[in-house]
Amino acid sequence: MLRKNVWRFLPLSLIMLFLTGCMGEENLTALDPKGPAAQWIFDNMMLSLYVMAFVSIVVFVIYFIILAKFRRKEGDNELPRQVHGNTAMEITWTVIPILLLIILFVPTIVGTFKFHVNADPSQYEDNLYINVTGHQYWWQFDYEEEGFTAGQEVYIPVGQEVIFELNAEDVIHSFWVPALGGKQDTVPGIQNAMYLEADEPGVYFGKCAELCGPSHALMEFKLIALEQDDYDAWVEEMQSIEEAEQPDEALASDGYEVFEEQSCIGCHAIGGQGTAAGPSLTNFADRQMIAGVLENNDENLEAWIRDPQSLKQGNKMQAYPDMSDEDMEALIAYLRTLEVRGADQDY
Ligand code: HEC
Ligand SMILES: [Cu+2]
Repeated sequence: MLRKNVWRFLPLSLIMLFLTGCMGEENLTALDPKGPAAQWIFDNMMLSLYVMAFVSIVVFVIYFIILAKFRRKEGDNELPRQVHGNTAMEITWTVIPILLLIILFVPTIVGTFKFHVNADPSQYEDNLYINVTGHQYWWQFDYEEEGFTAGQEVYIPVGQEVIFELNAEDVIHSFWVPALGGKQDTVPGIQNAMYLEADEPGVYFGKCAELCGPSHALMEFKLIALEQDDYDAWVEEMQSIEEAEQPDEALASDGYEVFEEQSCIGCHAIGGQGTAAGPSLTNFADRQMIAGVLENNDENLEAWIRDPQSLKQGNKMQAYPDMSDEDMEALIAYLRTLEVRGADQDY
């Protein structure tokens, strides 16, 4: 009876095992660290795995030896010698776990202090200091010192300790770039901070790791690490855009007018103009994703503008279901002009 029930769980456990591989995006993983903080987490994880393996092996070996050696022999009907307490053994199995805990404790504490930072720009004048704000369901990145804001994609130079000050606009979120470091909560009214460093250029996936509403699972972002020169060029481009400008090209120029008429700017900043009720669109055309989760192509963009709720439930973007096709086409053409990296971007 029992055995039958146990087998019933086998398919379920296999499904679970396979599903754990379905995390999707290739570097949304903490098992392939690409920066010192993530490396420390990974090393600690491996250390505890080795400690656990050591304990399991020792316990199982002793268990099977005892099972074989002391099992009841044929014709032996005596009650074995009854032992109550053995000081030497008691000490042994108290001291060994204490030693093992010390082995785990020391690197954990050392790393915790090493990677702790305070939310205080004046302490980190030599570091890039980025203000992160979690919103239901998107991320705002303020480069205060540099004087601009970015939405959804945060750019950093490689090989530098970048401080992220973590804030929240509405509810608690959690900022997490698994390939680069641990998670930390963004809490309304409290400033947390962490630092991340990327060893190599690349696009790193980030995710909100704290249940924050119906679209929590879609609250994704990218961290883009560039070589220092490329990063400096990017900063310069971002700084050069002060406000929304009407493009020369006819269609995009009409689109600019639609953008103004529909008060998109009321929620979306371009350069220093507009508010942060929605992600800044200064470099929207450079984005890989729309709203963090949809591939950035015209079809998805139209679908997003017409009916954002069906794509990301509970988000705060206004819907424009009745916009004419002409206006939509022009608007998209305008949004496509919002780029700073140009066609030669290589991420
Ligand atoms: C009421 C405020 C509001 C208005 C008005 C508004 N939006 Fe949005 N928009 C948002 C919010 C909030 C988001 C982020 C949604 C999310 O991801 O949770 C967003 C997201 C977007 C995105 C995706 C941005 C990204 O970084 O991926 C685009 C593009 C966009 N809006 C375009 C527009 C356009 C074009 C208009 C005008 C026709 C417009 N929005 C009007 C609030 C608004
Ligand atoms: Cu969130």
